[in-house]
Amino acid sequence: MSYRLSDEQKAFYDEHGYLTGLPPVYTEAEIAALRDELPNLTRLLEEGETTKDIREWHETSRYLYDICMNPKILDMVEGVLGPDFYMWASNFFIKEPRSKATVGWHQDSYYWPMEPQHSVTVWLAFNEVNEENAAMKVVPDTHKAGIIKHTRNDKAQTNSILTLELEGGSFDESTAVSLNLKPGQCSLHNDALVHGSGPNTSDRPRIGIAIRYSATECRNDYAINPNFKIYMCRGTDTYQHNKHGEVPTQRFGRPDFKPVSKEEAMG
Ligand SMILES: O=C(O)CCC(=O)C(=O)O
Repeated sequence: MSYRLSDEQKAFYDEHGYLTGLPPVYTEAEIAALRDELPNLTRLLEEGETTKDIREWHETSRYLYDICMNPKILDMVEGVLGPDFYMWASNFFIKEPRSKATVGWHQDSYYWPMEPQHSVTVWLAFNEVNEENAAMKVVPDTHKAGIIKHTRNDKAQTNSILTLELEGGSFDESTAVSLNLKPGQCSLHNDALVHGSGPNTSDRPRIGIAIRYSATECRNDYAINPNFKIYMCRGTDTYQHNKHGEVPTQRFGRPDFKPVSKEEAMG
């Protein structure tokens, strides 16, 4: 089975800012085996931390590094970023059964101290996700309008796990599409696409990992995010804008730093 995107899929992504309906990257048995290994990561969380603090652990966990560098995923990403790109971030988005937690509407690139905008997120489902257990929703075509202003949200009201979100009225929420995925399947979304998710109204957990890839022209601002490291996936890094990370040797481990977004840097 080919994981390279067709011309139609590339055109759809350019036009609408996302792609779904892609062939599964892992079989159900493979993703179940990976899911069974998750407690080896969660047991490394410290007091007060949650699974959303599992960020950039691919730098110290071969288990995650291998998922992020899966050649099937890289074939898909190459279709939207071109021949020269790197991987630089990974984080889990887990919602326990009946969790009220939401992810407010946002654009990823608003959070990232990176220029220019030429990045894509792969959202890989570790179990089945649909409307009931709060699959991610995207608002098609919104990546074309550029970056929209975000404001600080009232966590008590929104239950959002993010601190910023888009003001209502700045896009048409009624056109949102739910990216339902089978276990082992992934979706792709553009770094300027408006997306978010609601509460988990089901008795099933909702488990996924977001993995971020950028074209080599994208430069991190080290004054904001000093620990940013890249892993070349395909092609050549002719720009040499960013520091390269080392491939982890242990299967599970946590980094001794916390990644910093623009928002976190502002305090
Ligand atoms: O999982 C979600 O609900 C949101 C994920 C997200 O914001 C992202 O992948 O950029």
